[in-house]
Amino acid sequence: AAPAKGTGVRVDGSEAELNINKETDGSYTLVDSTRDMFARTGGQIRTYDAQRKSYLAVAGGPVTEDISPAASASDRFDGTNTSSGAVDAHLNAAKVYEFYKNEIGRDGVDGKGGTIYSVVNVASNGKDYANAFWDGSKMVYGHMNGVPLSVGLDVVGHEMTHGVTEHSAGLVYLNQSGALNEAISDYMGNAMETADKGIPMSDPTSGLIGEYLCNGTKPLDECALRDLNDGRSAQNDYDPMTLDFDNGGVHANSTIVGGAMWDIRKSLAPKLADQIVYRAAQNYLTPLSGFTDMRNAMTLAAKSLKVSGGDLAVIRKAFDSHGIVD
Ligand code: ASN
Ligand code: ZN
Repeated sequence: AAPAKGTGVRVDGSEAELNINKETDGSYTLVDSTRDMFARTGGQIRTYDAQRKSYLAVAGGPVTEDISPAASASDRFDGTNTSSGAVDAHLNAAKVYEFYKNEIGRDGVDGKGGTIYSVVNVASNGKDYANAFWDGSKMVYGHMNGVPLSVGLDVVGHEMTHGVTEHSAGLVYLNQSGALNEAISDYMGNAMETADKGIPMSDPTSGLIGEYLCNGTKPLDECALRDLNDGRSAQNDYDPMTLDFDNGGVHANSTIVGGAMWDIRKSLAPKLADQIVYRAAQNYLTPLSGFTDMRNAMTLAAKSLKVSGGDLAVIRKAFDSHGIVD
């Protein structure tokens, strides 16, 4: 196979240049080899179409041989490659890769430029599987009301960040460490989306997660899965929310700490806030860290970046106002 350029049509109808491979039989595949800067083995962005296989059959371990990279007879990817979510997944995985590389200084999910895998178009008993997840090796996407989850850069950034977290802090996906894992994914995914779309942090919709999945059929705030600006705090919302489902409420409680992190991004220079969050997760968290540990980790990360006293006060105030105290 040889690297080539093609055109992709997203679900919203917009078109973009695609990095693809030309295979020896003359067909094209959604394999982006341009990120392999240092010619290491691997180092590609590869997007597969599960063709409605069960998400359970696809989950866990490397991509299986019965699933192929999304393919096209010509270098234009439209039609089923659009409706499957493959084009959006391929373009958004590249955007997440670029954000981590340029804004954060990290080379891919594993930090070593390893290949990034996405599998789109999974189903559940033949019906839409309305979710997306990181399975330990790859991102997996279904459809929500007919719309592929991969259309949301915040969703793609969220899932890929689960991979980054697994390769660093290793936050256990249960209770507070799980909610913190979720918060870091929400924060990074939303940071990427606001940067990409030029949404100002002062915009009240800036904290919405998954708000574009309804494809305009619902107002953004009704479509969203979560809101980092929901104002929840530990005193008011955490104690009654120790749930016996959702791994102890990892999605229910994530905005308590994610909201504090998002407030910090609204007050500091966004790029500095992103680097503080990233550095906190890389250097100052352990697998069972909780919300207070994140407060301390962000303070330590900020000090290591030699931020001003005013910026440290912003961090203190944000965690205080979400009920996460020393
Ligand atoms: N979309 C969800 C997430 O990534 C799937 C899950 O529950 N793990 O958080
Ligand atoms: Zn998640």
